[in-house]
Amino acid sequence: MKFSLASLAAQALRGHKDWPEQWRSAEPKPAYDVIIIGAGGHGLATAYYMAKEHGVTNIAVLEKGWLGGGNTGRNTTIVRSNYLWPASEAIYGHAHALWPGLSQELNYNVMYSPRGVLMLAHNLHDEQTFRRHVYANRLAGIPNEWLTPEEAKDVCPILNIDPGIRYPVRGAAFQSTGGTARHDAVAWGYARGASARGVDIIQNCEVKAITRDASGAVSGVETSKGPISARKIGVVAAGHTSVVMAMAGLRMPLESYPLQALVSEPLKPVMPCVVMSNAVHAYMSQSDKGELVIGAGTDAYISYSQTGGPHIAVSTLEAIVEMFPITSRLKMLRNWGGIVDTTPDRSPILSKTPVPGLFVNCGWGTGGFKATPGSGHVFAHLVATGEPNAIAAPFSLDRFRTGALVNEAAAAAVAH
Ligand code: FAD
Ligand code: PYC
Repeated sequence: MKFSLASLAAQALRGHKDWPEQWRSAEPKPAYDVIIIGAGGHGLATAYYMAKEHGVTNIAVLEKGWLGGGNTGRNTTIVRSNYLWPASEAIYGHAHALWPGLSQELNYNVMYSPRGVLMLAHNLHDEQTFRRHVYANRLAGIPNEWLTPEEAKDVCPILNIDPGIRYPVRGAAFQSTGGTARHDAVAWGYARGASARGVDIIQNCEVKAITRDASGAVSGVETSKGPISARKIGVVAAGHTSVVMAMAGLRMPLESYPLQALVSEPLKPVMPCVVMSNAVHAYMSQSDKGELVIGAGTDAYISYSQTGGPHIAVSTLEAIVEMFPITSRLKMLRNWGGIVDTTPDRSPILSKTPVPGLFVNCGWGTGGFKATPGSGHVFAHLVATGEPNAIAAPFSLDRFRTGALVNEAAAAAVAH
């Protein structure tokens, strides 16, 4: 058996007959109060709010790559809150309320731009579904309205509303307060704010195992940089959550899929809002640099590939050209994929787990960027206090046992 000098010294000190009893029997103090696994927007926001609002600053955020290099830096930046059920309205509404002040909160420009989100209906089912969302949202005080094709074209003049096309536009749900924000700036802003409050952010540090003490509670992690001890662990690893949770012996109700996006060469401003179409598996907005930001649906098969099938990108571009004929001769600059983690009810998980000290924030699937501030805020409360607040409570793991699901399959706006 090998002993390091430090561990021999610690054992000698703990056992020394001249030390007071409480010193002799004390276990070594864990290096951190909390470890967060995953330095995406949600993990970094969690650390930020734990430090800022709960006074917990002895936190390490461990990231296997670089901060924001997962889905946070790969998404198409759409922010909206037009979900169906009260539990979702609360969590996405909470995030929506934090976006307008986020640049000031972080003293970092996250380029939040509430330019409006149009969700197109192409068939009777789309129309009935979106109208239901509009009515539910309005009852809950969330802005959303139903537009005719002509009204939708007034909002987005490059939209093709010719009734003769393959998927004619029957109308659209319009959330005027929806929009975009700069994805990686959100990660950087939260990282800087957390770091300024004493949080350690450790990149290139892959968690390989979760360790437990004799009582079964978490005691730390094994990483590519060595062991790190902690009293609590928050797993915020998006598409890799199942892999990380298996390290603690837990099987998650999650499936991981590639979701891809692409951007065009830059143009002068042509697109004043975001347009989404679930039926044709395509959506588009324009970045401040002028690139058209285009997203597709998920691949049909589970996978950990950060690319996505080329045939999906092709059918997305066909749909984009049909919806926006001015794009037909545009060149695409680059495309990429991320791995999204979907739950059976397409709602997130913000939960304690059966392992004492282990918490999980995941299952945001194709739509977690918009939730980043709200998710981090309520998850910080959960990890710091050990209990969910009223917003997080409906998203516990328990719902898959009790059946109290929050079915948001229709609100995703992306084919999955
Ligand atoms: P991530 O940013 O993925 O962070 C998790 C981190 O955990 C990663 O950095 C990863 O490297 C790290 N990690 C994993 N395993 C380990 C380990 N063992 N050890 C250490 N670190 C580990 N949402 C919207 O609301 N609007 C959109 O327009 C939108 N568009 C999207 C478009 C695409 C193409 C994709 C892929 C997603 C999109 N999403 C969108 C979803 C959104 O990106 C995610 O829900 C959100 O970014 C998740 O944030 P996160 O912090 O939980 O995950
Ligand atoms: O949730 O709004 C969304 C979204 C758009 C593209 C991917 N997700």
